[in-house]
Amino acid sequence: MTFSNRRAARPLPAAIALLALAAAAAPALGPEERVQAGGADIVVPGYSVPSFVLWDGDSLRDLVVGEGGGTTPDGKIRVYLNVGTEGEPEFSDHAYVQSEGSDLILPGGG
Ligand SMILES: [Ca+2]
Repeated sequence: MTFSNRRAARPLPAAIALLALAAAAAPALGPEERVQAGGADIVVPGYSVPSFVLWDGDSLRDLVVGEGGGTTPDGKIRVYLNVGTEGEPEFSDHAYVQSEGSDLILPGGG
C-alpha cells in the first residue's frame, strides 16, 4: 500500500477542528513557583496531587491536595481555602477532609 504525499499533506476537516480545539483549550502556564499557605511553602508528606476546586461555595477555587504514600502508607486529603481572590489566590492553613467526625483516611497500596 502506498500513500500520496499530496493527500497526506491535506488534513481532514475533523483533524483541523480538533487541532483548533486543542489550541484553544491549552492552558497558558507561567513559570514554576511554590505555593504558600499562611506565609510558608506547602510541604506534603508522600505523594501529592493538587487540584483547584470550588470547595466551600464562595466562588473562589480552593486548593485540594492529597498526601500519603511512600513512608506514609495511608492517605489524607488536605483543603486549603482560598482567602484571596480568584485571580490572586491566597491560601489559609489546611484542614483535613472529614468523615463521621474524624479525618478521612484512605488506605494506601493503590
Ligand atoms: Ca472557596
